Amino acid sequence: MTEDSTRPQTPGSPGSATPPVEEPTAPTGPLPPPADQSGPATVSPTGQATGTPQEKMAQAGSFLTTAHGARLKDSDHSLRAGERGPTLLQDHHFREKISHFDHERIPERVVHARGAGAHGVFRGYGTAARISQAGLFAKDQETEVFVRFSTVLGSRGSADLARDTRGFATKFYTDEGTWDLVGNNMPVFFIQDAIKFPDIIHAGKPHPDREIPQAQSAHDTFWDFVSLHTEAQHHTIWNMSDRGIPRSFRMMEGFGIHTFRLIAADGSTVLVKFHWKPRLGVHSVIWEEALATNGADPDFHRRDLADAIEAGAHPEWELGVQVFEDTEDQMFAGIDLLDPTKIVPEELVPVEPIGRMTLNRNPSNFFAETEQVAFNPNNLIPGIDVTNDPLLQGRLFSYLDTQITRLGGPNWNQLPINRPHAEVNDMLRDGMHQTAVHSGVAPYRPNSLDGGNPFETPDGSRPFIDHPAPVPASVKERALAATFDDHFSQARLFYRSLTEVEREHTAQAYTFELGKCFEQNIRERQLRNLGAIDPALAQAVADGLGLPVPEPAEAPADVEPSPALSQLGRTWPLDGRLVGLVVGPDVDGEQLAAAIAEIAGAGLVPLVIAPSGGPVAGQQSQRTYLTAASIDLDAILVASAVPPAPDAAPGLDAKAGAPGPETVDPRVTKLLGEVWRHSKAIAAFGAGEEVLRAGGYLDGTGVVTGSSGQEAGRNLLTLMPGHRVWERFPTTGRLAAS
Ligand code: HDE
Repeated sequence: MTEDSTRPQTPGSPGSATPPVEEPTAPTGPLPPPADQSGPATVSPTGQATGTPQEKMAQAGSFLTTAHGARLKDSDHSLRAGERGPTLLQDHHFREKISHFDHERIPERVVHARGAGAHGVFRGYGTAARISQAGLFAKDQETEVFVRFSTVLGSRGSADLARDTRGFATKFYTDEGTWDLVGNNMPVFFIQDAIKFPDIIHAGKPHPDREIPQAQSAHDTFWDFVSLHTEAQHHTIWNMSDRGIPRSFRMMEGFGIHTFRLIAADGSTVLVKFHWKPRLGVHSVIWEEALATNGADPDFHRRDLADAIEAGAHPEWELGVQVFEDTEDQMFAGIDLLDPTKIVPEELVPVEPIGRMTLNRNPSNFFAETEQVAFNPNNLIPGIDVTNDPLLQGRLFSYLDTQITRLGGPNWNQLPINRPHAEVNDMLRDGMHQTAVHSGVAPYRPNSLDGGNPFETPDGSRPFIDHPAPVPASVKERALAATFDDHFSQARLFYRSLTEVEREHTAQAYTFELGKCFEQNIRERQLRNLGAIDPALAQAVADGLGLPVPEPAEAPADVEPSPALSQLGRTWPLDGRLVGLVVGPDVDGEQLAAAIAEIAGAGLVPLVIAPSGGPVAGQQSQRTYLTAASIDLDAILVASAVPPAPDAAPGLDAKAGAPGPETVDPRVTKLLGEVWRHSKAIAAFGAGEEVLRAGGYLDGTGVVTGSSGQEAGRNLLTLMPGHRVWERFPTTGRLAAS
């Protein structure tokens, strides 16, 4: 954050200094970058530290120049044959400016096009040393990382709160080479074999005729595919649960999904599944919030990540592994470890923490960093190897291949964000956009002209190891093992692990999505599948759709739930959570300041919601009655009476607010109604209590008061560690835990 004391201390600042009202007329040199931002490390395409200061990487001077560095006197007028004449072809500056602009866009990612990224650091605990020789796991070893979170289906400009799987891709710039852990926020995938990837993605993307709907799975082609291709049922129920609409990237788990093989210094191996555990817990929005957010703030997740880092609430995850013996059959308790549609419940094999990642810097340029970053599951380092998971095997081809189109040639590894921080001597040469200046005459092996360099790395000098895993005697065929055949039992395991409220949300999601399908037969087909997951779930969705429940695809399996899969029942830190303080013109400035201090002191972000913008009782208002919305807040504190402001117009639209007690501004009435419905904590003190009483909320569940601003703030904080006031959600009993 800026040190300029006149600037608002809430995150979101577009630069490091307050701009003057008048246009500056004299060069002062480039402004320093905002304190929370940084670019990629300044290393050469061959991984050598260049020592160039970050700020000298681009646009370092005061005067506008051409792309080849000639200073320019006028960039506002094209060179023309007189004031009223045609533009001249000779205008080198015009042609350069427009032509470069014409080519500013690159193809968006074919999947995961919409994303946001951040820089950070990973610190090893040393606990993985016995199972992997990878240096980054060593105790207190620090490794720079870049993480990109994403949705799968939407285009680059789509809204963040789509119901979808989230990508969670991490690039570890280790000194033994770059390791990419390219995972998702759900531990299973739609398909078992990579060859089906175009099928699921074509089904999930907008219909090819009208190109609708954008960034949604609520349409016929998606449900057509997943209802027929029943191995997708497990992943689909994760999507339909609250996991499909995360509250924040900071509050998502991450999973490597596939089973990987780790290799220890003594050559011994284990199989592992990687898990990222967020320090703030796993939390979601509810569907009504998602719908409203996608309209009001489509950049919600992107903004949340950047704001949190700017405010110093650095997101953190613990990396953990579930460890399995590297047996010949690669099975555990009847679960095929190579089947990416299966989990191993944490209750059976606990997740062992091996390091911690902290995201502490925002990118300084979205395109150069977040857009150009290229992840690749082939990027492995000594001590980490792949398995024969048929989904992973296909990914090893795809990621390398896709970058050639997206980033325009084979040298995408040399883009600053993709450069390794380890020495590169690869003998790959030339190609489009080559930025390394290779010397020597013998980029081949064996050679004598370059002294035989570079040499193959002998054992003992930490070469990458392709573990010589035995390949079972087999025949060439297009087939998967019979252990991949069970498509429903783990979908049921997931469903049975949810609490009643979570089950209700899941049933509502299925009902909404299938309700959006045109074809009745597709709905019925999916209901058959739901019957194989859980009869009560199938009944609830069928009721919502107004259809009878068909015969299930198969009888529901007998499975034990895994309580770790539920988001409820635990408490979590509140860093960076947003609390709205609603104030009226007569608010007591001292009490308000005390409430703010209590909230800010606990690491949350207080947002003053006032009748209009500008200062109020010594505080700067960050929201107004007109602009505040429940989706923007995790809790609310009413700090005074809130009589209708002069611009209040009782009515039924969102701007006017909701009709209610005449003593309360109708927009605040609407706001409180939403906060209540979204089951967020509510507090009040002083005349604020009357506002709650007038709305009928004062004695409600998850509503607290205090005799002072400080006490009301403190009491509010006690309601928040569970994320929501879950007891407030109405349930019908039809989906109660059985
Ligand atoms: Fe991806 N995936 N994927 N994927 N994936 C891509 O690579 C692909 C899969 C994941 O922020 C693409 O660079 C195939 C599983 C993330 O830049 C592409 C298959 C998982 C990202 C590709 C899968 C993922 C991608 C598109 C089936 C979780 C975004 C652009 C075998 C473990 C990375 C790109 C970023 C991106 C192919 C399945 C995660 C086309 C063929 C399973 C997080 O190469």
